[in-house]
Amino acid sequence: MAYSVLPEKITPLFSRTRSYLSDLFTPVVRVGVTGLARSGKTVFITSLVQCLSASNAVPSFSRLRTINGFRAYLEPQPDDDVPRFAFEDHIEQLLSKQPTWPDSTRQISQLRLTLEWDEPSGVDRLKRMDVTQRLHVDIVDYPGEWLIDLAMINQSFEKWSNDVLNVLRSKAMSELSKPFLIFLDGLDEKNHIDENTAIEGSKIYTQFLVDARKGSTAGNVLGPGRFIMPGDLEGSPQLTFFPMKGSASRVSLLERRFESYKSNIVKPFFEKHFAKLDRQIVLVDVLSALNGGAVALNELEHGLENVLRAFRPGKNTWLSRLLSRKIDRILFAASKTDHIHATSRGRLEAILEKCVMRASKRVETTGADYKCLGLSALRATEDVEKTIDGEKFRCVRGIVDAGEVVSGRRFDGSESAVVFPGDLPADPLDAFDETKAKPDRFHFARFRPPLLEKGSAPGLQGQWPHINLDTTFSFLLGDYLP
Ligand SMILES: Nc1nc2c(ncn2[C@@H]2O[C@H](COP(=O)(O)OP(=O)(O)OP(=O)(O)O)[C@@H](O)[C@H]2O)c(=O)[nH]1
Ligand SMILES: [Mg+2]
Repeated sequence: MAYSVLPEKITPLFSRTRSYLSDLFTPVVRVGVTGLARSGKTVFITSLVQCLSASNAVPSFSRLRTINGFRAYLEPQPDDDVPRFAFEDHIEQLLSKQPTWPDSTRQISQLRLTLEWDEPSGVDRLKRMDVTQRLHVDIVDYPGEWLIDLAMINQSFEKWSNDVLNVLRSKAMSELSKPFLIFLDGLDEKNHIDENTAIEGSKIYTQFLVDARKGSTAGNVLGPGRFIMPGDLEGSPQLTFFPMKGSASRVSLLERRFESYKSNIVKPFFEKHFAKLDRQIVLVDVLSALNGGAVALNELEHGLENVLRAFRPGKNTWLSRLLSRKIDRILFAASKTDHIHATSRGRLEAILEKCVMRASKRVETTGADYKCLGLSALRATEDVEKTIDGEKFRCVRGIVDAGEVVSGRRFDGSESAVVFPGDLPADPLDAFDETKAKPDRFHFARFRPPLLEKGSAPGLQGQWPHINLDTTFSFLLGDYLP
């Protein structure tokens, strides 16, 4: 495609030669981007890379405007065996005349963005010579579902089965887990689990995991993560086991698969990818959880507990021994905050902050090197106030996505509408209170992405509309810059 991310000043040949010479000395920072499915990972990475690399006279973020000669461009990633983040495809979709959100991605992927700026050199300062400083930023996008599996590492098949079956038999899950529990009860006690039964059972169990995630955020805590988000393991026999109690010989096939899942899938992911991260952003769809009421929000909190456990393993655990360096900054971002009015955005941040704080207390993490904020990587709405019968409503206006129903009307994706999503509670604790926070109190509509012209300078303020993308960038990478 025609779109170029190389700064105009640098010819490709010059850029390549210089890369070979200086790459050995260029620092690398690896930023992990995670979150559950549809939490906004792809839109975030695409927006960030676009705002940094679009060739512009004025850098998009205020943090960059004081940096002499700042520029950013994509370079080949260092790991040939990891799929590349399809930046060009995603940006093409967003910059088209009929912009659409990027397609769902189900895999780990990576992108190398190189930042460059001019700095007076110590030796040649008197001669006013500038030297080029460089920083490689390797962005790694991976499904948050995979973090769930960390808990399995130290568990036996028996312990894992007991824990999972206890959740499945709980009142909250009884309806959803019925088909799987009926399947388990129907198994002949005299027979060992064979291949066909393992396949059938894992299908029913996977369906349960998928259903549980649709109805609530329970999928945050139940795994295996690859059953929900298989990546390149779709259909693999390694994903054919399920939780079951029984004599060692009866469940031996399931136990063998469980152990091979741990050693062939879970451990390599943590060793190869997770352990190498320096910084991390966790995108959290807090709005969807709020819409599920207090129960869903409490489940979200448990999910975040799992995430924190991965980032802050206790001393002497398998993971702590593996991590030679520690992720020193974690950003928890409530994504898609353009779905609500500015008055509620601060409240959303406060609710996320409560979730993370309570979860981190239980995990007993040390240090306060995390931050919570509301983020909209690509803002699709504007804030408006409407007064009806003397009452003021804080609303948002945008082009409602095709198929969305607002106030009983189905939209076809061509019309703009003013939507009142509801006001978030002023006291964040009210959102966790089952007597106050009932499900379906809010009306968050999906909006189409805004029309962004190709060839314009989208990095310029206002042209790539966002909320807090610059703050996110500064928190994650600001200390590497002058
Ligand atoms: N209004 C608005 N919607 C957003 C924003 N970011 C994401 N979305 C919506 O959320 C959906 C999911 O965003 P993605 O970036 O694809 O999420 P993801 O985490 O990469 O999803 P998977 O690839 O399926 O795991 C998009 O299709 C949009 O509908 C945003 O900043 N504003
Ligand atoms: Mg994605």
